[in-house]
Amino acid sequence: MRLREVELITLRMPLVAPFTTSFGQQDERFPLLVRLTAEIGGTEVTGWGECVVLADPVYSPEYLDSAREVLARYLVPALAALPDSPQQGAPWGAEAVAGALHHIVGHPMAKAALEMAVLDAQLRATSTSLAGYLGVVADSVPSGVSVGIQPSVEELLEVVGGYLAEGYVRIKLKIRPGWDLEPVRAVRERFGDIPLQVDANTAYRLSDAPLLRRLDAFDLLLIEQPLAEDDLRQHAALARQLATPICLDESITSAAAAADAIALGAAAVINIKPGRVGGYLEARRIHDLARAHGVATWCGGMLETGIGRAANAALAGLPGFTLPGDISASHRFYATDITDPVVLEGGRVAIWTGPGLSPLPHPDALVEFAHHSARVPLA
Ligand code: SMG
Ligand code: MG
Repeated sequence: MRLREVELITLRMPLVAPFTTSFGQQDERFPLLVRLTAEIGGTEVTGWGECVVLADPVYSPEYLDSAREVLARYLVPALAALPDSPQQGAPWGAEAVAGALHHIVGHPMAKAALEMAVLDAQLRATSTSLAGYLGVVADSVPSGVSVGIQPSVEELLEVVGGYLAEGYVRIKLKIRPGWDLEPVRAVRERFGDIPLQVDANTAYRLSDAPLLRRLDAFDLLLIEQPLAEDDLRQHAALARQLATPICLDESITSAAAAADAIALGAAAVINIKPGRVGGYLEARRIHDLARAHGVATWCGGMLETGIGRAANAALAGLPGFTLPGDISASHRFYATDITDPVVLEGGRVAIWTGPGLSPLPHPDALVEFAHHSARVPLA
Protein backbone atom coordinates (compact mmCIF):
# COMPACT_ATOMS: atom_id res chain seq x y z
CA MET A 1 0.00 0.00 0.00
CA ARG A 2 1.25 3.46 -0.87
CA LEU A 3 -0.57 6.62 0.20
CA ARG A 4 -1.58 8.90 -2.67
CA GLU A 5 -3.83 11.43 -1.00
CA VAL A 6 -5.18 12.11 2.48
CA GLU A 7 -7.87 14.67 3.19
CA LEU A 8 -9.17 15.65 6.63
CA ILE A 9 -12.82 16.61 6.31
CA THR A 10 -14.63 18.26 9.20
CA LEU A 11 -18.41 18.33 9.08
CA ARG A 12 -20.87 20.27 11.19
CA MET A 13 -24.11 18.41 11.89
CA PRO A 14 -27.00 19.55 14.09
CA LEU A 15 -28.33 17.03 16.62
CA VAL A 16 -32.06 16.32 16.56
CA ALA A 17 -32.14 17.29 20.25
CA PRO A 18 -29.52 18.50 22.74
CA PHE A 19 -27.53 15.66 24.35
CA THR A 20 -26.58 16.47 27.95
CA THR A 21 -24.10 14.54 30.07
CA SER A 22 -22.34 15.26 33.36
CA PHE A 23 -19.71 17.21 31.37
CA GLY A 24 -22.06 19.45 29.42
CA GLN A 25 -24.53 19.79 26.60
CA GLN A 26 -23.89 18.98 22.93
CA ASP A 27 -26.17 20.69 20.39
CA GLU A 28 -24.19 19.77 17.31
CA ARG A 29 -21.46 17.38 16.28
CA PHE A 30 -18.31 18.07 14.30
CA PRO A 31 -17.43 14.69 12.77
CA LEU A 32 -13.84 14.51 11.51
CA LEU A 33 -13.45 12.19 8.54
CA VAL A 34 -10.23 10.85 7.07
CA ARG A 35 -10.50 10.27 3.34
CA LEU A 36 -7.47 8.29 2.22
CA THR A 37 -6.55 7.19 -1.28
CA ALA A 38 -3.89 4.53 -1.61
CA GLU A 39 -2.39 2.43 -4.32
CA ILE A 40 -2.98 -1.21 -3.48
CA GLY A 41 -1.71 -3.85 -5.86
CA GLY A 42 -1.59 -1.40 -8.76
CA THR A 43 -5.07 0.12 -8.31
CA GLU A 44 -6.16 3.24 -6.46
CA VAL A 45 -8.64 2.64 -3.65
CA THR A 46 -10.27 5.17 -1.32
CA GLY A 47 -10.98 4.42 2.32
CA TRP A 48 -12.85 6.39 4.98
CA GLY A 49 -12.23 6.73 8.69
CA GLU A 50 -14.13 8.66 11.36
CA CYS A 51 -12.47 10.30 14.31
CA VAL A 52 -14.70 10.33 17.40
CA VAL A 53 -13.21 13.36 19.17
CA LEU A 54 -15.62 15.90 20.58
CA ALA A 55 -15.10 19.59 19.81
CA ASP A 56 -13.67 20.17 23.30
CA PRO A 57 -11.49 18.06 25.65
CA VAL A 58 -14.33 17.23 28.05
CA TYR A 59 -14.73 13.48 27.54
CA SER A 60 -11.05 12.72 26.87
CA PRO A 61 -7.87 14.80 26.46
CA GLU A 62 -8.24 14.74 22.67
CA TYR A 63 -10.46 17.22 20.85
CA LEU A 64 -11.18 18.29 17.30
CA ASP A 65 -8.26 20.64 16.75
CA SER A 66 -5.75 18.37 18.50
CA ALA A 67 -6.79 15.47 16.30
CA ARG A 68 -6.52 17.48 13.09
CA GLU A 69 -3.12 18.78 14.13
CA VAL A 70 -1.62 15.44 15.16
CA LEU A 71 -3.00 13.69 12.08
CA ALA A 72 -1.64 16.30 9.66
CA ARG A 73 1.66 16.90 11.37
CA TYR A 74 2.68 13.49 12.70
CA LEU A 75 0.43 10.52 11.96
CA VAL A 76 -0.19 10.83 8.22
CA PRO A 77 3.49 11.69 7.52
CA ALA A 78 4.56 8.63 9.55
CA LEU A 79 2.39 6.38 7.38
CA ALA A 80 3.43 8.14 4.17
CA ALA A 81 7.05 7.38 5.04
CA LEU A 82 6.48 3.60 5.25
CA PRO A 83 8.10 1.69 2.42
CA ASP A 84 5.60 -0.13 0.23
CA SER A 85 6.82 -3.57 1.34
CA PRO A 86 8.49 -3.42 4.73
CA GLN A 87 8.82 -7.19 5.02
CA GLN A 88 9.78 -8.99 1.84
CA GLY A 89 6.79 -9.01 -0.42
CA ALA A 90 4.27 -8.19 2.32
CA PRO A 91 2.76 -4.78 1.60
CA TRP A 92 1.75 -2.96 4.78
CA GLY A 93 -1.87 -2.58 5.73
CA ALA A 94 -4.04 -1.80 8.74
CA GLU A 95 -2.18 -4.35 10.87
CA ALA A 96 1.01 -2.24 10.56
CA VAL A 97 -0.56 1.12 11.41
CA ALA A 98 -0.44 0.99 15.23
CA GLY A 99 3.22 -0.03 15.15
CA ALA A 100 4.10 2.72 12.68
CA LEU A 101 2.40 5.33 14.89
CA HIS A 102 3.61 3.99 18.24
CA HIS A 103 6.39 6.58 18.63
CA ILE A 104 3.75 9.30 18.84
CA VAL A 105 2.50 9.22 22.42
CA GLY A 106 -1.25 9.12 23.06
CA HIS A 107 -3.89 10.45 20.63
CA PRO A 108 -5.77 7.14 20.28
CA MET A 109 -8.81 8.73 18.62
CA ALA A 110 -6.71 10.33 15.88
CA LYS A 111 -4.77 7.07 15.40
CA ALA A 112 -8.00 5.05 15.26
CA ALA A 113 -9.41 7.24 12.48
CA LEU A 114 -6.32 6.77 10.34
CA GLU A 115 -6.22 3.02 10.95
CA MET A 116 -9.91 2.87 10.01
CA ALA A 117 -9.28 4.63 6.71
CA VAL A 118 -6.41 2.26 5.89
CA LEU A 119 -8.48 -0.79 6.85
CA ASP A 120 -11.44 0.47 4.82
CA ALA A 121 -9.26 0.92 1.71
CA GLN A 122 -7.64 -2.47 2.26
CA LEU A 123 -10.99 -4.24 2.61
CA ARG A 124 -12.53 -2.41 -0.36
CA ALA A 125 -9.56 -3.55 -2.48
CA THR A 126 -10.58 -7.16 -1.86
CA SER A 127 -14.37 -6.62 -1.57
CA THR A 128 -14.32 -7.79 2.03
CA SER A 129 -16.61 -6.47 4.77
CA LEU A 130 -15.35 -5.58 8.24
CA ALA A 131 -17.58 -8.34 9.60
CA GLY A 132 -15.91 -10.81 7.25
CA TYR A 133 -12.45 -9.57 8.23
CA LEU A 134 -13.28 -9.94 11.94
CA GLY A 135 -14.91 -13.33 11.48
CA VAL A 136 -18.32 -12.12 12.61
CA VAL A 137 -21.14 -14.48 11.70
CA ALA A 138 -24.09 -12.55 13.17
CA ASP A 139 -26.11 -10.45 10.74
CA SER A 140 -27.51 -7.95 13.25
CA VAL A 141 -26.93 -6.74 16.81
CA PRO A 142 -29.30 -5.62 19.58
CA SER A 143 -29.64 -1.87 19.85
CA GLY A 144 -29.53 0.14 23.07
CA VAL A 145 -30.01 3.88 23.40
CA SER A 146 -28.24 6.44 25.56
CA VAL A 147 -30.56 9.04 27.07
CA GLY A 148 -29.14 12.41 28.06
CA ILE A 149 -29.95 14.37 31.21
CA GLN A 150 -33.35 16.04 30.75
CA PRO A 151 -34.72 19.31 32.11
CA SER A 152 -37.24 17.37 34.26
CA VAL A 153 -38.20 13.85 35.27
CA GLU A 154 -41.49 14.25 33.36
CA GLU A 155 -39.58 15.00 30.15
CA LEU A 156 -37.25 12.08 30.81
CA LEU A 157 -40.19 9.68 31.10
CA GLU A 158 -41.57 10.96 27.82
CA VAL A 159 -38.23 10.56 26.03
CA VAL A 160 -37.64 7.06 27.43
CA GLY A 161 -41.19 6.04 26.54
CA GLY A 162 -40.60 7.19 22.98
CA TYR A 163 -37.42 5.11 22.64
CA LEU A 164 -39.10 2.03 24.10
CA ALA A 165 -41.95 2.48 21.63
CA GLU A 166 -39.39 2.58 18.81
CA GLY A 167 -38.10 -0.79 19.99
CA TYR A 168 -34.79 -0.08 21.71
CA VAL A 169 -33.97 -3.10 23.85
CA ARG A 170 -31.95 -1.35 26.55
CA ILE A 171 -32.03 2.12 28.06
CA LYS A 172 -28.96 3.92 29.42
CA LEU A 173 -29.55 7.00 31.54
CA LYS A 174 -26.88 9.64 31.92
CA ILE A 175 -26.51 10.57 35.60
CA ARG A 176 -24.67 13.18 37.64
CA PRO A 177 -24.88 14.34 41.27
CA GLY A 178 -28.41 15.69 41.70
CA TRP A 179 -29.75 13.68 38.73
CA ASP A 180 -29.39 10.07 39.79
CA LEU A 181 -31.71 8.34 42.28
CA GLU A 182 -34.82 10.26 41.34
CA PRO A 183 -34.74 9.77 37.55
CA VAL A 184 -33.71 6.10 37.92
CA ARG A 185 -36.53 5.46 40.38
CA ALA A 186 -39.04 7.22 38.12
CA VAL A 187 -38.02 5.19 35.04
CA ARG A 188 -38.18 1.93 37.01
CA GLU A 189 -41.59 2.78 38.42
CA ARG A 190 -43.03 3.83 35.05
CA PHE A 191 -41.52 1.16 32.79
CA GLY A 192 -40.99 -1.79 35.11
CA ASP A 193 -38.40 -4.45 34.51
CA ILE A 194 -36.72 -3.07 31.35
CA PRO A 195 -32.95 -3.57 30.83
CA LEU A 196 -31.64 -0.36 32.41
CA GLN A 197 -28.17 1.02 33.13
CA VAL A 198 -26.59 4.36 34.03
CA ASP A 199 -23.50 6.31 32.91
CA ALA A 200 -21.88 8.91 35.18
CA ASN A 201 -18.99 9.98 32.90
CA THR A 202 -16.63 10.29 35.93
CA ALA A 203 -18.94 12.62 37.91
CA TYR A 204 -18.60 10.96 41.36
CA ARG A 205 -15.95 10.40 44.05
CA LEU A 206 -15.26 7.28 46.07
CA SER A 207 -16.76 9.13 49.04
CA ASP A 208 -20.11 9.03 47.17
CA ALA A 209 -20.24 5.24 47.68
CA PRO A 210 -23.14 5.43 50.17
CA LEU A 211 -25.23 7.37 47.62
CA LEU A 212 -24.26 5.08 44.73
CA ARG A 213 -25.11 2.04 46.85
CA ARG A 214 -28.72 3.26 46.91
CA LEU A 215 -28.82 2.57 43.16
CA ASP A 216 -28.52 -1.15 44.03
CA ALA A 217 -32.25 -1.08 44.82
CA PHE A 218 -33.07 -0.54 41.14
CA ASP A 219 -31.45 -3.71 39.78
CA LEU A 220 -29.41 -1.94 37.09
CA LEU A 221 -27.39 -3.90 34.53
CA LEU A 222 -24.38 -1.77 35.42
CA ILE A 223 -23.09 1.63 36.43
CA GLU A 224 -20.69 3.05 33.85
CA GLN A 225 -17.58 5.04 34.79
CA PRO A 226 -18.67 6.47 38.15
CA LEU A 227 -15.18 7.75 39.06
CA ALA A 228 -12.33 9.50 37.27
CA GLU A 229 -10.47 7.98 34.34
CA ASP A 230 -7.29 7.15 36.27
CA ASP A 231 -9.02 5.95 39.46
CA LEU A 232 -8.69 2.20 38.80
CA ARG A 233 -7.89 1.35 42.41
CA GLN A 234 -10.79 3.46 43.63
CA HIS A 235 -13.16 1.77 41.17
CA ALA A 236 -12.05 -1.56 42.64
CA ALA A 237 -12.75 -0.24 46.15
CA LEU A 238 -16.17 1.03 45.04
CA ALA A 239 -16.98 -2.32 43.42
CA ARG A 240 -16.57 -4.00 46.81
CA GLN A 241 -19.26 -1.71 48.23
CA LEU A 242 -21.87 -2.04 45.45
CA ALA A 243 -24.02 -4.88 44.19
CA THR A 244 -24.45 -3.09 40.84
CA PRO A 245 -21.65 -4.19 38.45
CA ILE A 246 -19.14 -1.47 37.55
CA CYS A 247 -18.47 -0.93 33.85
CA LEU A 248 -15.50 1.14 32.72
CA ASP A 249 -15.51 3.42 29.68
CA GLU A 250 -13.07 6.38 29.91
CA SER A 251 -10.54 4.33 31.96
CA ILE A 252 -10.08 1.69 29.28
CA THR A 253 -7.64 3.36 26.91
CA SER A 254 -5.90 0.17 25.69
CA ALA A 255 -5.80 -3.60 26.09
CA ALA A 256 -3.13 -3.10 28.75
CA ALA A 257 -5.46 -0.81 30.71
CA ALA A 258 -8.21 -3.41 30.34
CA ALA A 259 -5.88 -6.11 31.69
CA ASP A 260 -5.04 -3.93 34.70
CA ALA A 261 -8.70 -3.12 35.39
CA ILE A 262 -9.68 -6.79 35.23
CA ALA A 263 -6.76 -7.86 37.46
CA LEU A 264 -7.65 -5.19 40.03
CA GLY A 265 -11.34 -6.07 40.10
CA ALA A 266 -12.17 -2.56 38.88
CA ALA A 267 -14.35 -3.65 35.95
CA ALA A 268 -16.99 -6.36 35.89
CA VAL A 269 -18.02 -5.07 32.46
CA ILE A 270 -16.14 -3.14 29.77
CA ASN A 271 -17.55 -0.61 27.32
CA ILE A 272 -15.40 -1.01 24.20
CA LYS A 273 -15.14 2.05 21.97
CA PRO A 274 -12.74 1.59 19.06
CA GLY A 275 -11.92 5.30 18.91
CA ARG A 276 -11.02 5.52 22.59
CA VAL A 277 -8.56 2.60 22.37
CA GLY A 278 -6.76 3.45 19.11
CA GLY A 279 -8.80 1.46 16.61
CA TYR A 280 -10.77 -1.63 15.73
CA LEU A 281 -7.77 -3.96 16.03
CA GLU A 282 -7.06 -2.91 19.62
CA ALA A 283 -10.82 -3.05 20.30
CA ARG A 284 -10.78 -6.64 19.12
CA ARG A 285 -7.87 -7.45 21.44
CA ILE A 286 -9.83 -6.04 24.38
CA HIS A 287 -12.84 -8.11 23.36
CA ASP A 288 -10.68 -11.25 23.26
CA LEU A 289 -9.03 -10.47 26.60
CA ALA A 290 -12.33 -9.72 28.36
CA ARG A 291 -13.96 -12.80 26.90
CA ALA A 292 -11.11 -15.01 28.10
CA HIS A 293 -11.58 -13.57 31.60
CA GLY A 294 -15.35 -13.94 31.58
CA VAL A 295 -15.81 -10.16 31.64
CA ALA A 296 -18.87 -8.96 29.71
CA THR A 297 -18.43 -6.29 27.05
CA TRP A 298 -20.60 -4.09 24.90
CA CYS A 299 -19.86 -1.57 22.19
CA GLY A 300 -20.05 2.10 23.14
CA GLY A 301 -20.92 5.01 20.91
CA MET A 302 -19.62 8.52 20.27
CA LEU A 303 -22.52 9.91 18.23
CA GLU A 304 -20.91 8.54 15.10
CA THR A 305 -22.13 9.17 11.58
CA GLY A 306 -23.11 6.17 9.50
CA ILE A 307 -19.42 5.44 8.90
CA GLY A 308 -18.43 4.75 12.50
CA ARG A 309 -21.90 3.49 13.41
CA ALA A 310 -21.80 0.73 10.77
CA ALA A 311 -18.28 -0.26 11.79
CA ASN A 312 -19.31 -0.43 15.45
CA ALA A 313 -22.24 -2.68 14.58
CA ALA A 314 -19.88 -5.10 12.82
CA LEU A 315 -17.49 -5.15 15.79
CA ALA A 316 -20.41 -5.73 18.15
CA GLY A 317 -21.22 -8.90 16.23
CA LEU A 318 -18.24 -10.63 17.90
CA PRO A 319 -19.40 -13.21 20.45
CA GLY A 320 -17.97 -11.53 23.57
CA PHE A 321 -20.26 -8.52 23.13
CA THR A 322 -22.90 -10.04 25.36
CA LEU A 323 -24.75 -6.82 26.26
CA PRO A 324 -26.60 -4.45 23.87
CA GLY A 325 -24.40 -1.59 22.69
CA ASP A 326 -24.97 2.14 22.29
CA ILE A 327 -25.56 1.49 18.60
CA SER A 328 -28.81 3.27 17.93
CA ALA A 329 -30.37 4.24 14.61
CA SER A 330 -28.85 7.23 12.78
CA HIS A 331 -31.97 9.28 13.39
CA ARG A 332 -31.57 9.04 17.17
CA PHE A 333 -29.00 11.84 16.66
CA TYR A 334 -29.27 13.04 13.05
CA ALA A 335 -32.23 13.95 10.86
CA THR A 336 -30.00 13.19 7.86
CA ASP A 337 -26.95 10.95 8.07
CA ILE A 338 -24.09 11.22 5.59
CA THR A 339 -24.46 7.55 4.56
CA ASP A 340 -27.57 5.50 4.01
CA PRO A 341 -28.91 5.60 7.56
CA VAL A 342 -28.50 2.86 10.13
CA VAL A 343 -32.06 1.82 10.97
CA LEU A 344 -33.73 0.02 13.86
CA GLU A 345 -35.68 -3.12 13.00
CA GLY A 346 -37.17 -5.24 15.74
CA GLY A 347 -34.82 -3.70 18.29
CA ARG A 348 -31.74 -4.52 16.22
CA VAL A 349 -29.47 -2.91 13.64
CA ALA A 350 -28.14 -4.82 10.64
CA ILE A 351 -24.43 -5.47 10.19
CA TRP A 352 -22.97 -4.01 6.99
CA THR A 353 -22.01 -6.81 4.60
CA GLY A 354 -20.76 -4.70 1.69
CA PRO A 355 -17.08 -3.93 1.12
CA GLY A 356 -15.17 -2.01 3.76
CA LEU A 357 -16.32 -0.68 7.11
CA SER A 358 -19.53 1.05 6.03
CA PRO A 359 -21.60 2.33 3.15
CA LEU A 360 -19.93 5.27 1.39
CA PRO A 361 -20.86 8.82 2.40
CA HIS A 362 -23.15 10.59 -0.05
CA PRO A 363 -21.29 13.42 -1.85
CA ASP A 364 -24.29 15.77 -1.47
CA ALA A 365 -24.34 15.18 2.29
CA LEU A 366 -20.63 16.00 2.49
CA VAL A 367 -21.43 19.27 0.74
CA GLU A 368 -24.49 19.98 2.90
CA PHE A 369 -22.56 19.53 6.17
CA ALA A 370 -19.16 20.82 4.98
CA HIS A 371 -17.33 22.81 7.65
CA HIS A 372 -13.62 22.55 6.88
CA SER A 373 -11.38 20.41 4.74
CA ALA A 374 -7.65 20.21 4.24
CA ARG A 375 -5.44 17.96 2.17
CA VAL A 376 -2.38 16.69 4.03
CA PRO A 377 0.74 17.16 1.93
CA LEU A 378 2.51 13.82 1.39
CA ALA A 379 6.26 14.25 1.01
O1 SMG B 1 -23.38 7.26 20.21
O2 SMG B 1 -25.15 6.57 21.23
C1 SMG B 1 -24.12 7.21 21.19
C2 SMG B 1 -23.71 7.99 22.43
C3 SMG B 1 -23.52 7.08 23.59
O3 SMG B 1 -23.61 8.02 25.77
C4 SMG B 1 -22.94 7.80 24.79
N1 SMG B 1 -21.64 8.15 24.73
O4 SMG B 1 -19.78 8.18 27.76
O5 SMG B 1 -20.64 6.58 26.69
C5 SMG B 1 -20.43 7.78 26.80
C6 SMG B 1 -20.94 8.79 25.81
C7 SMG B 1 -19.83 9.63 25.25
C8 SMG B 1 -20.23 10.72 24.36
S1 SMG B 1 -21.06 11.98 25.18
C9 SMG B 1 -21.10 13.35 24.18
MG1 MG C 1 -19.74 6.29 28.83
